[in-house]
Order: sequence, then structure tokens, then C-alpha cells
Amino acid sequence: MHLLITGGAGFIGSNFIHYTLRHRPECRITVLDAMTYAGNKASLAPAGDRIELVVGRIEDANLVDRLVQACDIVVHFAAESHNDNSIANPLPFVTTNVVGTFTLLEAARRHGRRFHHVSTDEVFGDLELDDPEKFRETTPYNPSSPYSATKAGSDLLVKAWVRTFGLNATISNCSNNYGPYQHIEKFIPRQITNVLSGLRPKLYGAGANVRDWIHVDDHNSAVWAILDRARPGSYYMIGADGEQNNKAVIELILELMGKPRDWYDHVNDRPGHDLRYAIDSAKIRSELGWTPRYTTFHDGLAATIAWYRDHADWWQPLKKAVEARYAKQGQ
Ligand code: NAD
Ligand code: TDX
Repeated sequence: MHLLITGGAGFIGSNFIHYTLRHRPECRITVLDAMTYAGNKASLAPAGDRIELVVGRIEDANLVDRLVQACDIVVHFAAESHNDNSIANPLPFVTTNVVGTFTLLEAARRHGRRFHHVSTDEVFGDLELDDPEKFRETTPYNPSSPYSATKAGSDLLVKAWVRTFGLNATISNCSNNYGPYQHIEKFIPRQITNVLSGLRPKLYGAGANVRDWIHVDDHNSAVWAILDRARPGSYYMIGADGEQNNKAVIELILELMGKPRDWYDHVNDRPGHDLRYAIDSAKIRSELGWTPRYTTFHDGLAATIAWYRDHADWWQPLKKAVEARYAKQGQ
């Protein structure tokens, strides 16, 4: 099976490649990645020459047409992925997430290729802290940020291509991932690398906001369950019952790293900040028999801290610029 993996030099895509080389060595892998600020060749180094890396953009229709024709399945991870960046400058989010996904869908339609679209729980908006409901496959779309609005737009394009053109496509909407190779602009690696750099962690607002954390390998095993067993045109929520508020996550990072639990700063809140995400993953568990392996957030987080401690060469070159950008926003 020949996979075309878009965004394979990013956080989840690179972990998907390592997972696939470990568990599905028979697969041939081509990566299409623009190598934006979020793409990192070092994240693919362990794959060596077992993959082919094509540097290019998913909106490049000629390039995409050629690569899609040559593969059996497109697994689409590429995106502009950071909410704070989408508030500062939304245009690249529209270009990559909407126009890029459209370009891939058209190529998959022309060549009759299977398409899996990797999406987010943020397309559903947010929940109150005491809401007993969780997001499920039937929850109406109600995105809040430019990032989540463009991801919602891309999901709706996929659904239209399934219904109107009969494209053999699936979508997964996953909750917040953590693990190795995550860009240090994101919450958990930012705080870990702050502590490793002698800087205090930074909490937006009061930190009551809840995210539903899942280890990236569990996300990727769920994507494989969908590739292996899902019906065309089916959609799945992915989550591992990992709800935590941001304040509790910072306190746990500090505890695991041997610092006082109150050694952090409150900084400016994110405009339009979603309050809570929570996933009901009953459908993928019952229909596809998927279960997460990392059931203790504490242990997964400890392993992630160890990874950043051991891979300073991967993140240190980025740290100064990331923190300078946040400082300008009072964050
Ligand atoms: P990331 O920002 O770490 O990686 C994105 C990758 O896409 C980078 O390698 C980048 O170079 C590439 N890319 C960006 N624009 C491109 C373009 N126009 N053409 C080609 N390549 C381009 O993102 P991530 O956290 O790995 O997220 C991957 C996917 O998973 C995204 O679609 C995101 O919406 C989704 N997702 C992420 C999370 C999470 O917690 N990180 C949760 C649910 C869903
Ligand atoms: O320094 C910080 N301090 C802080 O309190 C940062 C960077 C974030 N936060 C808060 C904001 C959020 O409530 O932590 C929470 C997590 O923030 P992010 O890591 O930016 O993630 P989030 O906005 O929840 O979106 C993530 O999960 C869904 C990914 O970035 C998206 O790509 C994915 O779709």
C-alpha cells in the first residue's frame, strides 16, 4: 500500500510515520510537506531513507495531482494548526486549510483515491464546564476561532465530496494531542521547555479551561483503525477520556519537574478562548474495536517531559523566537 501523507514533517504526521514504520512496515510512504515554520526535517530523521519527502504545498494543483495519482491512499494531516497564530494572521489558515484541502479532494476525485481527513474537536465550538454532554459525531458544527472555522470548512468540503461525488473519504475529529515532536508554541511543550530553560510557565487567564488530552500514538492507532476498517463516508470522534484544566496541567508539569506547584505566571487570555472540549469516543470503540493505550495522563506526561529533556537539540533553536512572539502579545 502506497500512502501519501500530507504534513508529515509536523507533530502528528511525523509520529504517524514512525508509528506506521513500526507497525506496518509493508507500507510505502511519500510525504508532501511545505516545511513551514511548523515542519521539521529532524522529526523525520529516524525514518531515514524509508520514506520519500517532497517539499511542496497542498494548494499546488499540478504537484498534488501527480502525487495523488501515484498513491493508493491520501492521509491528510497538513494544516496551519495554532489558534493563537490564526488570531494574529488568519489568511494562511484559509489558504492551507480550505484551499489546500479542496485541491487534494479534487485530485482524489479525479483519480478515485481513498482519502482520510485528520480534523479536530474544535469544529464543534466549546462546552460549559458543568455540561454533561460531550462532543459526538452528531454534534452541530459551531467553530469559534479562525483556525477552527477553517478546519470546519475543510470538514464540510470533505462531506460534500462524499455526498455529491461519491468520494471514498473518512474524517476523524480528535481532541488535544501531546507527545514527542510537538512544536513548542503549543501549551504542554511550551511549559516543559520553559522550565528546562529556567523560565516560569505561562497560564492564559485563570486556567479553568479544560482540554481532553490524548497521547499522539493513541490518535494515530485510531487513524489506522479507520484506514483498516471504516466504511467509506463514515466519521469518527477520537478521544481518551483525558479531561484536565490548564491550571492542573501546569501544576502537574511543575511537580513532575521538581518545581513548586505555584511557580508560574498568569498572562493575557486568548480572545474568544474556548472553555471546554470533551469527547465521547463510544462509536470508534464499539464499531472499530479501538482503545487507547496511554490511559494515565500522569505517565504519558512524564514520558513526554523525558523526551524534551533528552532532545534539547530539537527544540532549543526555536525557543527564543517563540517566546519573543508570545511576549509581544503579553503572553
Ligand atoms: P503541525 O502544525 O505540527 O504540523 C503541520 C504540518 O503541515 C507542518 O509540517 C507544516 O509544514 C505542514 N504544512 C502547513 N501548511 C502546509 C501546506 N500549505 N502544504 C503542505 N504542508 C503544509 O500540526 P499538528 O499538530 O501535527 O496537526 C496535524 C493535523 O491534526 C492538523 O490537520 C490539525 O488540525 C489536526 N489536529 C491536531 C490536534 C493537536 O492537538 N495538535 C488535534 C486534533 C487534530
Ligand atoms: O502558553 C500557553 N498557555 C495556556 O494557558 C498556551 C500556548 C496555551 N494555553 C492554553 C490555551 C488552551 O486552553 O492551553 C490550552 C491548550 O492550548 P494549545 O496548545 O494552543 O491548544 P488548543 O488551542 O486547545 O488547540 C490544540 O488542540 C486542538 C491544537 O493546537 C489544535 O491544532 C487542535 O486542533
